[in-house]
Amino acid sequence: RPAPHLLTRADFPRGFQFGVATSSYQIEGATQEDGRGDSIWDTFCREPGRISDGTSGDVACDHYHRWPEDLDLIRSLGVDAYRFSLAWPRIQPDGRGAINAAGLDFYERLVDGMLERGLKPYATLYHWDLPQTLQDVGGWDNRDTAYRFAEYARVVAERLGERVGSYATLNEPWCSSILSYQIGEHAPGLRDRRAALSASHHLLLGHGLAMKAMRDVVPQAELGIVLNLNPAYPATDSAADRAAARQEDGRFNRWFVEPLLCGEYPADIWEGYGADVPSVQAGDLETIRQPLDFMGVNYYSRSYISAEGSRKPDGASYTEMGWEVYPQGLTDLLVRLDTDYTMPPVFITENGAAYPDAPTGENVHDPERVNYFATHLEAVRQATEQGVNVRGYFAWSLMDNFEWAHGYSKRFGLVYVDYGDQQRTLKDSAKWYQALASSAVEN
Ligand code: PNW
Repeated sequence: RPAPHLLTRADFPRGFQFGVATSSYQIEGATQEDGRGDSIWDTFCREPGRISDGTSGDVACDHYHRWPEDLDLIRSLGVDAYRFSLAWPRIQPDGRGAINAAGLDFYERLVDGMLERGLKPYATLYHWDLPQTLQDVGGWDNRDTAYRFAEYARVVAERLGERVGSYATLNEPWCSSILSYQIGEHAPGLRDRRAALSASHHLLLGHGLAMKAMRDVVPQAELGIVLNLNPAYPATDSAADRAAARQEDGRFNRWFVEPLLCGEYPADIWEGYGADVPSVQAGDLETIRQPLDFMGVNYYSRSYISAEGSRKPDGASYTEMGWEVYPQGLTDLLVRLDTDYTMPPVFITENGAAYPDAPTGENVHDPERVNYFATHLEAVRQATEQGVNVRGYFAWSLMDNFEWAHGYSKRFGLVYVDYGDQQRTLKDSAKWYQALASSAVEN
């Protein structure tokens, strides 16, 4: 095998899609424009101490105004596809009822702009910007939010239709439940395990209801969900470490994968949660287990677990997020999903790394990020070689953006953003990805 940085399209299955990804709150800015309502992230950013650099998504990459140039930029990378998300509070400022036409108009222009440039739109309906009015009545802890989400999904599908060939309902329900309601690091910033598990169930229910609502509206579109999955490795072979890793895997991965694919919560984890388990009504699990046209997998790192908790393996390298660089984990994860479950086709919907970048003249040299992308794409290639049906790969992210609780202090972009003048500069990693995406399909 050639070195990973020499990969070409010929190393991947025919029709494999290369793309870049973003999300609405992280790039759009214009939070007060054209009738958009507040989202929980607007509120969260106003609370002192929530965002490490005290910033918000109010301006971000100003993509709401600069979208035509940004689509040109994506086109110039030679990629096939663009994964973006829609801000629910632009479309339904109150999260229910009245539709804000200007919000739908924006996404329609954006989708048409992609099609004009030969880019395939991959839409995500919910990348964490819940309308604040729904949080005021409990957010995802309130079962009604699942029904409101399905209504919003239908509204979007009716307007954008099959111009969008791929719709994902939710991005990373682990983050919007556990990280947001239990760990308290993301909006709404609660520390309540019962509420977090209730939120996780209502997110999954909302996913299932949305799938049902959209099926008839866009029968030809591919419908699925995006999960963040982290394979858990025991630090030693001891029974105690292996049990701890199994537990971590259950809470992080199986809690979401198994209701979706098997129609049940994992029994070992359910029992461990005791009185905090969500209230599941008759029919919920059938609704959650809708046939998926694809599963999106976001992969950044693995966890390394001992009975005493999370550990740092010796000799490992880390990104600026403190996440271990472990490409083998992506191959292992994909093979394991394929072995343990009846899987729909998979897309890697996010993969990427934050490093402290700085421009040198006209350039941004980011050899560590080039290495990260190359080794992880090689890991995907190995999974496809082992028979896993991976259909595409989206680099996170198109450009530096608002990295949630870290504000603008962490840069994940292929493209460097100067937040002073909003200038975009291709990093070396963007040029590397461009060369891969522009390579010949045949050897
Ligand atoms: C994902 N964790 O977030 C999101 O989908 C992106 O919006 C985000 O920018 C990207 O990964 C990089 O962080 C995550 O704590 C945030 O395990 C936190 C975790 C995982 C994913």
